[in-house]
Amino acid sequence: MEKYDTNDTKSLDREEFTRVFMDCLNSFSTTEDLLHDQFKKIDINNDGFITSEELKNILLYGEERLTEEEADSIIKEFDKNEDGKVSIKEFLEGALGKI
Ligand SMILES: [Ca+2]
Ligand SMILES: [Ca+2]
Repeated sequence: MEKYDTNDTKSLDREEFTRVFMDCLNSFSTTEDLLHDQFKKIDINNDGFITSEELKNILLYGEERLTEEEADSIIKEFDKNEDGKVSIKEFLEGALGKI
């Protein structure tokens, strides 16, 4: 936790949290094919969309515990068409930095 808390606030602000999440993704994969695999792992019910609920479940296995608000804010980060879910396209664009 401390290594991400760069401004020493003892809690993660939104920017810091996004970095934790991106580090998390980067540690899994950097290529599009591997991101596809990662998407499938997060998409627990296989409907082709990542919801904040699924995100919370998957990240609970890591060191960081996500609150509902944090999961929602990550979804919003990726959710370009604002339907509350992240599609594979939105996920790849967000993760690879494409527009
Ligand atoms: Ca899903
Ligand atoms: Ca969306």
